[in-house]
Amino acid sequence: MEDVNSLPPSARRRLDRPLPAPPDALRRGPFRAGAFRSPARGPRTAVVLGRWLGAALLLCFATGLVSHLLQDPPSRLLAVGLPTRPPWGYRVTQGLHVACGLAAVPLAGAKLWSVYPRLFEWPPARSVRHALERAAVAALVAAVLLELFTGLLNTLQWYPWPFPFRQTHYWTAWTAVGALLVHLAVKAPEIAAHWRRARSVPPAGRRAVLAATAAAVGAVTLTTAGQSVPWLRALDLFAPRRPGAGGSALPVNRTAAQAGTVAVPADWHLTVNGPTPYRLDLAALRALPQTTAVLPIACVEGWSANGQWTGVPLPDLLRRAGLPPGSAVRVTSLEADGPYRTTDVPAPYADHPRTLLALALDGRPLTPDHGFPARLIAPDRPGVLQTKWVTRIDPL
Ligand SMILES: Nc1nc2c(c(=O)[nH]1)N[C@H]1C(S)=C(S)[C@@H](COP(=O)(O)O)O[C@H]1N2
Ligand SMILES: [Mo]
Repeated sequence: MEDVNSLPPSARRRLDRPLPAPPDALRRGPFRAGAFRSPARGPRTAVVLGRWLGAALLLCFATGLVSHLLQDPPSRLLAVGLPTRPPWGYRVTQGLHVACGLAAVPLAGAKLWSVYPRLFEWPPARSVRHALERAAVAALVAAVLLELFTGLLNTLQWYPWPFPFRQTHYWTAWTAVGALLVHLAVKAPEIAAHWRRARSVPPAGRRAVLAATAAAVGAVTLTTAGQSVPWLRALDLFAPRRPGAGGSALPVNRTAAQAGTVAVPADWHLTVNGPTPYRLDLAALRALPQTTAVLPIACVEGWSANGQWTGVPLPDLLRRAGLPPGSAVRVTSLEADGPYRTTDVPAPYADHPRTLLALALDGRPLTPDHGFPARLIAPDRPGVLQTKWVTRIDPL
Protein backbone atom coordinates (compact mmCIF):
# COMPACT_ATOMS: atom_id res chain seq x y z
CA MET A 1 0.00 0.00 0.00
CA GLU A 2 1.35 3.43 -0.86
CA ASP A 3 0.85 6.57 1.19
CA VAL A 4 0.65 4.55 4.39
CA ASN A 5 2.27 7.38 6.31
CA SER A 6 -0.57 9.74 5.56
CA LEU A 7 -3.05 7.46 7.36
CA PRO A 8 -4.20 8.15 10.90
CA PRO A 9 -2.31 5.98 13.42
CA SER A 10 -5.22 3.56 14.00
CA ALA A 11 -5.62 2.79 10.30
CA ARG A 12 -1.84 2.58 9.88
CA ARG A 13 -1.58 0.04 12.65
CA ARG A 14 -4.15 -2.10 10.89
CA LEU A 15 -2.33 -1.95 7.56
CA ASP A 16 1.13 -2.44 9.11
CA ARG A 17 0.16 -5.65 10.84
CA PRO A 18 1.58 -8.46 8.68
CA LEU A 19 -1.15 -10.75 7.48
CA PRO A 20 -0.73 -14.50 7.72
CA ALA A 21 0.04 -16.07 4.36
CA PRO A 22 -2.60 -18.30 2.74
CA PRO A 23 -2.09 -22.04 3.18
CA ASP A 24 0.26 -23.68 0.69
CA ALA A 25 -2.57 -25.33 -1.21
CA LEU A 26 -3.99 -21.90 -2.02
CA ARG A 27 -0.74 -20.15 -2.97
CA ARG A 28 -1.45 -20.00 -6.64
CA GLY A 29 -3.17 -17.64 -9.08
CA PRO A 30 -4.42 -14.57 -7.27
CA PHE A 31 -3.20 -15.91 -3.91
CA ARG A 32 0.47 -15.92 -5.02
CA ALA A 33 2.73 -13.48 -3.24
CA GLY A 34 2.94 -10.37 -5.45
CA ALA A 35 0.11 -11.51 -7.71
CA PHE A 36 -1.10 -7.94 -8.18
CA ARG A 37 1.68 -5.65 -9.21
CA SER A 38 0.12 -2.50 -10.61
CA PRO A 39 1.40 0.44 -8.54
CA ALA A 40 -1.47 2.49 -9.96
CA ARG A 41 -3.81 0.68 -7.57
CA GLY A 42 -4.10 1.80 -4.00
CA PRO A 43 -6.32 3.76 -1.66
CA ARG A 44 -5.82 7.16 -3.33
CA THR A 45 -6.88 5.76 -6.72
CA ALA A 46 -9.84 4.04 -5.07
CA VAL A 47 -10.87 7.28 -3.34
CA VAL A 48 -10.68 9.39 -6.52
CA LEU A 49 -12.68 6.86 -8.53
CA GLY A 50 -15.06 6.37 -5.60
CA ARG A 51 -15.80 10.09 -5.56
CA TRP A 52 -16.74 10.11 -9.24
CA LEU A 53 -18.76 6.91 -9.00
CA GLY A 54 -20.43 8.00 -5.76
CA ALA A 55 -21.51 11.30 -7.32
CA ALA A 56 -22.92 9.53 -10.40
CA LEU A 57 -24.81 7.00 -8.26
CA LEU A 58 -26.26 9.62 -5.92
CA LEU A 59 -27.47 11.69 -8.90
CA CYS A 60 -29.00 8.52 -10.35
CA PHE A 61 -30.73 7.88 -7.04
CA ALA A 62 -32.17 11.39 -6.68
CA THR A 63 -33.39 11.60 -10.27
CA GLY A 64 -34.70 8.03 -10.07
CA LEU A 65 -36.79 8.95 -7.03
CA VAL A 66 -38.34 11.81 -9.00
CA SER A 67 -39.23 9.43 -11.82
CA HIS A 68 -40.66 6.84 -9.48
CA LEU A 69 -42.78 9.39 -7.59
CA LEU A 70 -44.18 10.85 -10.83
CA GLN A 71 -45.12 7.39 -12.10
CA ASP A 72 -46.44 6.06 -8.82
CA PRO A 73 -47.34 9.03 -6.62
CA PRO A 74 -48.22 8.31 -2.98
CA SER A 75 -51.52 9.88 -1.93
CA ARG A 76 -49.69 12.47 0.20
CA LEU A 77 -47.85 13.78 -2.86
CA LEU A 78 -51.11 13.83 -4.79
CA ALA A 79 -52.55 16.06 -2.08
CA VAL A 80 -49.59 18.47 -2.13
CA GLY A 81 -49.71 18.64 -5.91
CA LEU A 82 -47.49 17.19 -8.58
CA PRO A 83 -45.26 19.54 -10.58
CA THR A 84 -46.48 20.69 -14.00
CA ARG A 85 -43.66 23.22 -14.26
CA PRO A 86 -41.26 23.56 -15.93
CA PRO A 87 -42.79 21.53 -18.80
CA TRP A 88 -39.31 20.17 -19.59
CA GLY A 89 -38.49 19.27 -15.97
CA TYR A 90 -38.74 15.51 -16.48
CA ARG A 91 -36.64 15.80 -19.64
CA VAL A 92 -33.82 17.11 -17.49
CA THR A 93 -34.15 14.76 -14.51
CA GLN A 94 -34.60 11.62 -16.59
CA GLY A 95 -31.95 12.65 -19.14
CA LEU A 96 -29.54 13.08 -16.21
CA HIS A 97 -30.64 9.77 -14.70
CA VAL A 98 -29.79 7.79 -17.80
CA ALA A 99 -26.61 9.79 -18.56
CA CYS A 100 -25.28 9.26 -15.01
CA GLY A 101 -26.19 5.58 -15.15
CA LEU A 102 -24.31 5.13 -18.42
CA ALA A 103 -21.30 7.05 -17.07
CA ALA A 104 -21.36 4.84 -13.96
CA VAL A 105 -20.68 1.73 -16.07
CA PRO A 106 -17.02 2.56 -16.90
CA LEU A 107 -16.62 4.17 -13.47
CA ALA A 108 -17.78 1.01 -11.70
CA GLY A 109 -15.41 -1.06 -13.84
CA ALA A 110 -12.44 1.16 -12.96
CA LYS A 111 -13.37 1.27 -9.28
CA LEU A 112 -13.64 -2.52 -9.10
CA TRP A 113 -10.28 -2.83 -10.87
CA SER A 114 -8.71 -0.51 -8.31
CA VAL A 115 -9.71 -2.69 -5.35
CA TYR A 116 -10.22 -6.18 -6.65
CA PRO A 117 -6.98 -7.70 -5.25
CA ARG A 118 -8.69 -7.27 -1.89
CA LEU A 119 -11.08 -10.04 -2.91
CA PHE A 120 -8.17 -12.40 -2.31
CA GLU A 121 -7.18 -11.11 1.12
CA TRP A 122 -6.05 -13.77 3.53
CA PRO A 123 -7.51 -14.64 5.98
CA PRO A 124 -10.91 -13.95 4.40
CA ALA A 125 -12.11 -12.37 7.64
CA ARG A 126 -9.89 -11.10 10.45
CA SER A 127 -12.72 -10.33 12.84
CA VAL A 128 -16.48 -10.10 13.06
CA ARG A 129 -16.25 -6.43 12.15
CA HIS A 130 -14.10 -7.20 9.13
CA ALA A 131 -16.51 -9.94 8.03
CA LEU A 132 -19.42 -7.47 8.26
CA GLU A 133 -17.44 -4.88 6.31
CA ARG A 134 -16.85 -7.34 3.53
CA ALA A 135 -20.48 -8.47 3.52
CA ALA A 136 -21.56 -4.83 3.16
CA VAL A 137 -19.18 -4.38 0.23
CA ALA A 138 -20.55 -7.57 -1.37
CA ALA A 139 -24.10 -6.21 -1.02
CA LEU A 140 -23.01 -2.85 -2.43
CA VAL A 141 -21.27 -4.37 -5.46
CA ALA A 142 -24.14 -6.76 -6.16
CA ALA A 143 -26.78 -4.04 -5.87
CA VAL A 144 -24.87 -1.54 -8.01
CA LEU A 145 -24.15 -4.10 -10.73
CA LEU A 146 -27.78 -5.26 -10.78
CA GLU A 147 -28.91 -1.64 -10.96
CA LEU A 148 -26.59 -0.77 -13.85
CA PHE A 149 -27.44 -3.98 -15.70
CA THR A 150 -31.23 -3.63 -15.43
CA GLY A 151 -31.07 0.10 -16.20
CA LEU A 152 -28.90 -0.38 -19.25
CA LEU A 153 -31.12 -3.15 -20.62
CA ASN A 154 -34.19 -1.04 -19.96
CA THR A 155 -32.79 1.70 -22.20
CA LEU A 156 -32.68 -0.99 -24.89
CA GLN A 157 -36.24 -2.10 -24.05
CA TRP A 158 -34.94 -5.57 -23.41
CA TYR A 159 -36.31 -7.43 -20.40
CA PRO A 160 -34.75 -10.92 -20.26
CA TRP A 161 -35.90 -11.52 -16.69
CA PRO A 162 -39.10 -12.65 -15.02
CA PHE A 163 -39.36 -9.79 -12.47
CA PRO A 164 -40.98 -6.37 -13.03
CA PHE A 165 -38.36 -3.81 -14.04
CA ARG A 166 -39.50 -0.67 -12.28
CA GLN A 167 -40.14 -2.13 -8.83
CA THR A 168 -36.90 -4.14 -8.91
CA HIS A 169 -34.87 -1.15 -10.07
CA TYR A 170 -36.49 0.98 -7.36
CA TRP A 171 -35.94 -1.35 -4.39
CA THR A 172 -32.43 -2.32 -5.50
CA ALA A 173 -31.62 1.39 -5.54
CA TRP A 174 -32.50 1.63 -1.83
CA THR A 175 -30.32 -1.41 -1.14
CA ALA A 176 -27.44 0.14 -3.05
CA VAL A 177 -27.73 3.49 -1.28
CA GLY A 178 -27.99 1.84 2.14
CA ALA A 179 -24.92 -0.29 1.45
CA LEU A 180 -23.12 2.78 0.07
CA LEU A 181 -23.72 4.71 3.29
CA VAL A 182 -22.41 1.78 5.38
CA HIS A 183 -19.38 1.57 3.10
CA LEU A 184 -18.67 5.31 3.42
CA ALA A 185 -19.00 5.14 7.22
CA VAL A 186 -16.70 2.13 7.50
CA LYS A 187 -14.10 3.60 5.16
CA ALA A 188 -14.34 7.16 6.51
CA PRO A 189 -10.82 7.18 8.04
CA GLU A 190 -9.20 5.94 4.85
CA ILE A 191 -11.31 8.21 2.65
CA ALA A 192 -10.33 11.19 4.81
CA ALA A 193 -6.65 10.19 4.71
CA HIS A 194 -6.64 10.02 0.91
CA TRP A 195 -9.12 12.78 0.10
CA ARG A 196 -6.38 15.26 -0.77
CA ARG A 197 -3.58 14.56 -3.16
CA ALA A 198 -0.41 13.46 -1.34
CA ARG A 199 2.59 15.74 -1.68
CA SER A 200 4.71 12.84 -2.86
CA VAL A 201 5.02 11.94 -6.54
CA PRO A 202 2.06 9.73 -7.59
CA PRO A 203 2.93 6.13 -8.42
CA ALA A 204 3.53 5.24 -12.04
CA GLY A 205 0.37 4.71 -14.02
CA ARG A 206 -2.16 6.30 -11.67
CA ARG A 207 -2.61 9.39 -13.82
CA ALA A 208 -2.98 7.17 -16.89
CA VAL A 209 -5.66 5.05 -15.19
CA LEU A 210 -7.62 8.11 -14.10
CA ALA A 211 -7.24 9.77 -17.51
CA ALA A 212 -8.35 6.61 -19.32
CA THR A 213 -11.40 6.34 -17.04
CA ALA A 214 -12.28 10.00 -17.61
CA ALA A 215 -11.89 9.49 -21.36
CA ALA A 216 -14.19 6.44 -21.26
CA VAL A 217 -16.83 8.39 -19.32
CA GLY A 218 -16.52 11.29 -21.78
CA ALA A 219 -16.85 9.00 -24.77
CA VAL A 220 -19.90 7.19 -23.37
CA THR A 221 -21.56 10.50 -22.49
CA LEU A 222 -20.83 12.25 -25.79
CA THR A 223 -22.05 9.35 -27.91
CA THR A 224 -25.33 8.88 -26.01
CA ALA A 225 -26.39 12.23 -24.53
CA GLY A 226 -27.65 13.39 -27.94
CA GLN A 227 -30.78 11.34 -27.29
CA SER A 228 -31.92 14.14 -24.99
CA VAL A 229 -29.53 17.06 -25.58
CA PRO A 230 -30.32 18.61 -28.99
CA TRP A 231 -26.87 20.16 -29.59
CA LEU A 232 -25.18 16.78 -29.07
CA ARG A 233 -27.48 15.07 -31.54
CA ALA A 234 -24.84 14.83 -34.27
CA LEU A 235 -22.62 12.74 -31.98
CA ASP A 236 -25.37 10.39 -30.87
CA LEU A 237 -23.98 7.10 -32.16
CA PHE A 238 -25.10 4.64 -29.53
CA ALA A 239 -28.29 5.86 -27.88
CA PRO A 240 -30.76 3.18 -28.87
CA ARG A 241 -33.51 5.60 -29.81
CA ARG A 242 -32.44 8.34 -32.15
CA PRO A 243 -34.56 11.46 -32.28
CA GLY A 244 -35.43 12.15 -35.88
CA ALA A 245 -35.76 8.52 -36.91
CA GLY A 246 -38.97 6.96 -38.19
CA GLY A 247 -40.14 9.64 -40.64
CA SER A 248 -41.05 12.16 -37.92
CA ALA A 249 -39.16 14.61 -35.77
CA LEU A 250 -40.20 12.55 -32.76
CA PRO A 251 -39.09 8.97 -32.14
CA VAL A 252 -41.72 6.31 -31.62
CA ASN A 253 -41.51 4.19 -28.53
CA ARG A 254 -44.09 1.55 -29.36
CA THR A 255 -45.60 1.48 -32.81
CA ALA A 256 -49.28 0.99 -33.51
CA ALA A 257 -48.47 -2.46 -34.89
CA GLN A 258 -46.59 -3.42 -31.72
CA ALA A 259 -49.52 -2.28 -29.61
CA GLY A 260 -52.03 -4.13 -31.83
CA THR A 261 -54.21 -1.04 -32.32
CA VAL A 262 -53.66 -0.41 -36.01
CA ALA A 263 -57.32 -0.90 -36.79
CA VAL A 264 -58.97 2.22 -35.42
CA PRO A 265 -62.71 1.56 -35.85
CA ALA A 266 -64.40 3.58 -38.58
CA ASP A 267 -66.93 4.85 -36.03
CA TRP A 268 -64.21 5.91 -33.56
CA HIS A 269 -65.35 8.43 -31.00
CA LEU A 270 -64.21 9.77 -27.69
CA THR A 271 -66.37 9.03 -24.66
CA VAL A 272 -66.13 11.37 -21.69
CA ASN A 273 -67.95 10.28 -18.54
CA GLY A 274 -69.06 12.53 -15.73
CA PRO A 275 -72.28 14.16 -14.49
CA THR A 276 -73.12 14.99 -18.14
CA PRO A 277 -71.44 12.26 -20.19
CA TYR A 278 -71.04 12.64 -23.96
CA ARG A 279 -69.44 11.17 -27.08
CA LEU A 280 -67.72 13.08 -29.88
CA ASP A 281 -66.36 11.83 -33.18
CA LEU A 282 -63.14 13.11 -34.70
CA ALA A 283 -64.80 15.80 -36.82
CA ALA A 284 -66.61 17.13 -33.75
CA LEU A 285 -63.38 17.15 -31.74
CA ARG A 286 -61.61 19.05 -34.52
CA ALA A 287 -64.44 21.59 -34.52
CA LEU A 288 -63.84 22.45 -30.83
CA PRO A 289 -61.49 25.34 -29.97
CA GLN A 290 -57.91 24.06 -30.38
CA THR A 291 -54.73 24.94 -28.50
CA THR A 292 -51.19 24.52 -29.80
CA ALA A 293 -48.32 23.91 -27.37
CA VAL A 294 -44.71 22.82 -27.64
CA LEU A 295 -44.31 19.98 -25.15
CA PRO A 296 -41.73 17.23 -24.94
CA ILE A 297 -42.09 13.49 -24.89
CA ALA A 298 -39.53 12.45 -22.28
CA CYS A 299 -39.22 8.69 -22.19
CA VAL A 300 -38.05 6.91 -19.05
CA GLU A 301 -35.51 5.19 -21.28
CA GLY A 302 -33.63 8.47 -21.60
CA TRP A 303 -34.57 9.92 -24.95
CA SER A 304 -36.63 13.06 -25.22
CA ALA A 305 -37.74 15.49 -27.90
CA ASN A 306 -40.13 18.38 -28.33
CA GLY A 307 -43.23 18.23 -30.46
CA GLN A 308 -45.68 20.95 -31.42
CA TRP A 309 -49.02 19.52 -30.40
CA THR A 310 -52.47 20.77 -31.39
CA GLY A 311 -55.66 19.55 -29.78
CA VAL A 312 -58.44 20.20 -27.28
CA PRO A 313 -57.36 21.22 -23.76
CA LEU A 314 -58.28 18.44 -21.34
CA PRO A 315 -59.90 20.88 -18.86
CA ASP A 316 -62.34 21.96 -21.62
CA LEU A 317 -63.36 18.34 -22.23
CA LEU A 318 -63.86 17.74 -18.50
CA ARG A 319 -65.93 20.92 -17.94
CA ARG A 320 -68.17 19.85 -20.81
CA ALA A 321 -68.89 16.60 -18.94
CA GLY A 322 -69.73 18.58 -15.80
CA LEU A 323 -66.49 17.69 -13.98
CA PRO A 324 -65.33 20.57 -11.77
CA PRO A 325 -61.72 21.85 -11.55
CA GLY A 326 -59.74 19.63 -9.18
CA SER A 327 -61.07 16.41 -10.75
CA ALA A 328 -58.68 13.57 -11.48
CA VAL A 329 -59.43 11.31 -14.44
CA ARG A 330 -58.43 8.01 -16.00
CA VAL A 331 -57.60 8.07 -19.71
CA THR A 332 -58.05 4.77 -21.56
CA SER A 333 -56.48 3.68 -24.84
CA LEU A 334 -57.86 1.51 -27.61
CA GLU A 335 -54.92 -0.78 -26.92
CA ALA A 336 -56.25 -4.22 -25.99
CA ASP A 337 -53.96 -4.71 -23.01
CA GLY A 338 -50.50 -3.86 -21.74
CA PRO A 339 -49.19 -1.71 -18.91
CA TYR A 340 -49.70 1.59 -20.79
CA ARG A 341 -53.32 1.03 -21.75
CA THR A 342 -54.56 3.53 -19.16
CA THR A 343 -53.11 6.46 -17.29
CA ASP A 344 -54.41 8.30 -14.27
CA VAL A 345 -54.21 12.06 -14.62
CA PRO A 346 -54.05 13.81 -11.23
CA ALA A 347 -55.78 17.18 -10.85
CA PRO A 348 -52.72 19.43 -11.38
CA TYR A 349 -52.32 18.04 -14.91
CA ALA A 350 -56.04 17.63 -15.61
CA ASP A 351 -56.53 21.33 -14.74
CA HIS A 352 -53.58 22.56 -16.78
CA PRO A 353 -54.59 24.61 -19.86
CA ARG A 354 -51.81 23.00 -21.90
CA THR A 355 -52.69 19.41 -21.08
CA LEU A 356 -54.13 18.41 -24.43
CA LEU A 357 -56.03 15.66 -26.05
CA ALA A 358 -53.78 16.11 -29.07
CA LEU A 359 -55.11 15.51 -32.57
CA ALA A 360 -52.10 16.81 -34.50
CA LEU A 361 -48.30 16.86 -34.24
CA ASP A 362 -46.21 19.53 -35.95
CA GLY A 363 -49.21 20.78 -37.90
CA ARG A 364 -50.22 17.40 -39.35
CA PRO A 365 -52.87 14.95 -38.10
CA LEU A 366 -51.34 12.33 -35.79
CA THR A 367 -49.87 9.30 -37.50
CA PRO A 368 -50.97 5.88 -36.24
CA ASP A 369 -47.61 5.43 -34.50
CA HIS A 370 -47.97 8.69 -32.57
CA GLY A 371 -51.47 7.82 -31.38
CA PHE A 372 -54.02 8.57 -34.12
CA PRO A 373 -56.80 9.61 -33.70
CA ALA A 374 -56.07 11.24 -30.29
CA ARG A 375 -53.38 11.08 -27.62
CA LEU A 376 -52.77 12.66 -24.26
CA ILE A 377 -49.92 15.13 -23.79
CA ALA A 378 -49.29 16.94 -20.48
CA PRO A 379 -46.42 19.14 -19.29
CA ASP A 380 -43.64 17.69 -17.12
CA ARG A 381 -44.81 14.07 -17.15
CA PRO A 382 -42.93 10.87 -18.03
CA GLY A 383 -43.51 9.78 -21.64
CA VAL A 384 -44.93 6.50 -20.47
CA LEU A 385 -47.96 8.40 -19.10
CA GLN A 386 -48.67 10.24 -22.40
CA THR A 387 -51.24 7.69 -23.55
CA LYS A 388 -51.77 7.11 -27.27
CA TRP A 389 -54.90 5.96 -29.18
CA VAL A 390 -57.23 7.43 -26.54
CA THR A 391 -60.85 6.33 -26.60
CA ARG A 392 -62.32 7.13 -23.16
CA ILE A 393 -61.99 9.48 -20.21
CA ASP A 394 -63.53 8.61 -16.80
CA PRO A 395 -63.57 10.51 -13.53
CA LEU A 396 -61.57 8.86 -10.75
N1 LIG B 1 -51.46 3.31 -25.35
C1 LIG B 1 -50.13 3.50 -25.25
N2 LIG B 1 -49.66 4.73 -25.05
C2 LIG B 1 -48.30 4.96 -24.94
C3 LIG B 1 -47.39 3.89 -25.00
C4 LIG B 1 -47.92 2.58 -25.20
O1 LIG B 1 -47.19 1.59 -25.27
N3 LIG B 1 -49.29 2.43 -25.32
N4 LIG B 1 -46.05 4.15 -24.87
C5 LIG B 1 -45.72 5.32 -24.06
C6 LIG B 1 -44.30 5.64 -24.01
S1 LIG B 1 -43.33 4.61 -23.09
C7 LIG B 1 -43.78 6.79 -24.58
S2 LIG B 1 -42.18 7.23 -24.34
C8 LIG B 1 -44.60 7.65 -25.44
C9 LIG B 1 -43.93 7.83 -26.77
O2 LIG B 1 -44.72 8.59 -27.63
P1 LIG B 1 -44.42 8.61 -29.18
O3 LIG B 1 -44.31 7.19 -29.63
O4 LIG B 1 -45.53 9.35 -29.82
O5 LIG B 1 -43.11 9.36 -29.32
O6 LIG B 1 -45.90 7.12 -25.62
C10 LIG B 1 -46.50 6.56 -24.49
N5 LIG B 1 -47.88 6.23 -24.76
MO1 LIG C 1 -41.34 5.64 -22.80
